[in-house]
Amino acid sequence: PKPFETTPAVKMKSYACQRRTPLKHHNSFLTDALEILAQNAEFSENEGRSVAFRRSASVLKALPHVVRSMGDLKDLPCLGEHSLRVIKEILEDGTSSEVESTRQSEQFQAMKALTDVFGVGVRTADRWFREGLRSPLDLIPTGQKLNHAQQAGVKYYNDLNTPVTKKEAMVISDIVEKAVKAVLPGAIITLTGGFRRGKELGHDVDFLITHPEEGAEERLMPKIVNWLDNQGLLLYQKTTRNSYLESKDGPARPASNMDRFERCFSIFKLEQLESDTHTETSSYNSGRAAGTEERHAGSTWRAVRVDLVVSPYSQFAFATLGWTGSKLFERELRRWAGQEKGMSLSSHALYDSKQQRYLRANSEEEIFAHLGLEYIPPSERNA
Ligand code: DCP
Ligand code: MG
Repeated sequence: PKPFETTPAVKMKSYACQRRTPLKHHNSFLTDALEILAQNAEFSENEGRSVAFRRSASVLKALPHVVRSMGDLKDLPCLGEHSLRVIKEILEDGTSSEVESTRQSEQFQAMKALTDVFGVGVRTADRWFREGLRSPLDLIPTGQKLNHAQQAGVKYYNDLNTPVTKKEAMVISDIVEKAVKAVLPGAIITLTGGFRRGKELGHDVDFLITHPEEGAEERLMPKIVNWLDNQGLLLYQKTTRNSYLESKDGPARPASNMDRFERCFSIFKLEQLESDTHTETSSYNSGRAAGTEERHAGSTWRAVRVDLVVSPYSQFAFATLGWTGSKLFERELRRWAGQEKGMSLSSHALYDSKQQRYLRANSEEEIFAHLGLEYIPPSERNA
């Protein structure tokens, strides 16, 4: 370090999986803006641009201090010309004109409202936008053909866009635990996704399920779903089978980041916690962009998105790592593996191209070690 430097220079590694990113950081005023531009790029299916903005934002999340001047950004990786321009504008004027005009644009707002419907992706939302639709409420009079997921998405729009609390996630954990133990004693259930990273709120609750006896987990999902359904706990579910064993192109296909585990996208009917029904019912009627099903004051349940994934025991460490996120952290892990190590990482396995073999792992720690990375705990993977 130079002798007269005032702010200690932060040595920042360039891959998000090489650094610690806590949940709470110091630069939301910049990262929120950059993430608006990232989301807007996703809406126009410009993935490269979107990832560039997300990487910039992520670097600022890992900084141990507030950014006050452009000088604070000296020597930081991943900050492209466009991101720097936006940051400079915010530091000088308090806001960025590009971010504000994006935020306010009819297209951005409509794409956001439409993709917020469960089951609706960017392609569908874009088509609807070009047909003149602006919100989920427009779907009904125009008589759009909706698949089952989208029908549920419209029906429970309000609930599904009301963040899930940690308390609710814990109640759902207990239910899932009970269901799984009832149909397969000895099974192991892990809470993954944002809640494992320490988030207080989430858009859904994610679970990974396995059993120490390899093979015992096969075709487990329909049994779990049956149990839940018989208890009247499911408003919607779609189960997809494990396609990993059946695939011709072999495991750990590098180009794909979708895994092939047996998986259930579901919507739970969650009984409201007694203490929450009074305080929270008012928000259901307080005029957020309404779903089609207006909730009545005093309603005793609400809809919550839950994702269940079943993994064979031998792949459990990879599945845990792959399902803990954040999405950018996952993407960076795979990029690190491929570009720096000549390896291919998926939620199923790690393949070493040089040795031409799969590397086994029984824990996340072992996977980081195989990748030559310092272990980063879940709470520091909020890239
Ligand atoms: N995941 C992924 N790529 C996908 C889907 C999921 O890497 N295409 C992984 C990373 C995510 C985790 O699965 O962190 C769970 O996905 P979610 O969409 O539920 O994301 P989070 O749980 O992180 O956030 P949220 O609070 O919005 O649910
Ligand atoms: Mg989640």
